Amino acid sequence: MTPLVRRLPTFFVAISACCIPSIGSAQVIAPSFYATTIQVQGEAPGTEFDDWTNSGITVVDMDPLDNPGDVDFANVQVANDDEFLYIRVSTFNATPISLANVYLGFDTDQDKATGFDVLQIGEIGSELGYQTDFPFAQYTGIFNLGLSMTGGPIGNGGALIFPSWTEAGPPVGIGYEWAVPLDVTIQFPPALGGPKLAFTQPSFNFVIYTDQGLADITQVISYTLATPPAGTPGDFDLDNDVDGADFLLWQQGFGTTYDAADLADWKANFGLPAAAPVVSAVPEPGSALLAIGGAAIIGSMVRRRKAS
Ligand SMILES: [Ca+2]
Ligand SMILES: [Ca+2]
Ligand SMILES: [Ca+2]
Ligand SMILES: [Ca+2]
Repeated sequence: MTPLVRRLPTFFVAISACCIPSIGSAQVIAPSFYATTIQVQGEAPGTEFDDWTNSGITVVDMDPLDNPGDVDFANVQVANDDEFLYIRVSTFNATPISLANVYLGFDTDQDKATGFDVLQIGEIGSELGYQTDFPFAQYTGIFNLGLSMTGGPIGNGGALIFPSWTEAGPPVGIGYEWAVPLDVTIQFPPALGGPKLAFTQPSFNFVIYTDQGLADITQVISYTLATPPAGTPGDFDLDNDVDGADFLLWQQGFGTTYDAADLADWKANFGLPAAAPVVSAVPEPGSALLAIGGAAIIGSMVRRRKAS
């Protein structure tokens, strides 16, 4: 499904300084986790967050029940692969609620003194912000620089999100998941040095917050991008075997995460670590194009195998 990235009014309403509750301990460090099983969008209704539940990814922030009646963040998980940073936040809300005013703020240089001072708490200087899936560049004293951006699957630096914007309106639910593209490029004008990647270093900080000021903001979460662990070629889900589950990942990610060479790896190692690989049963595609046709054949073989 094609996500709808809407141009939202991103002028940020000044936050009243009336109430300055603590955001708890200022910073948590999320363990680096190279995820191969997180999917954002396109899953069967009701199963969209099962990938997180089953992932083994640590909950890094357990935000308190502190914003009843509106978006109230609970648990945060974070992981990445080569293309995306994946973030999930659950809420305490038991019934779906508008998530239109949920924001990410990325302190990409881990320097509070640079970037936008999110919610004026002096804890995060954000260079890259998102409102739902909509990206914008930030700067000291400026919530939205208004610069165009490129990168990501939509080409404008936009993130994939679930729940998504639909024809009916803004995202509604009891939690969010993001796939934030790691190749977001901010189109700075030549006078400011020209286009520049938003994520320029493997470590950065971020917060998740709403437009309700300090009523609900996560701790500052520090994350370092994980690199893929060395494993058996073809073991795409990194569970130490090369089987039908790996093929399904290849099939889902063909053209983006995976290519024909990955299928060749899968074929070469299919059955590992079992003693009797059945590679001989797999047809030999002669080209990348044939590989696509072959994939369907192999897929049906895998399904038969799994069913038997
Ligand atoms: Ca998901
Ligand atoms: Ca909360
Ligand atoms: Ca900064
Ligand atoms: Ca595997």
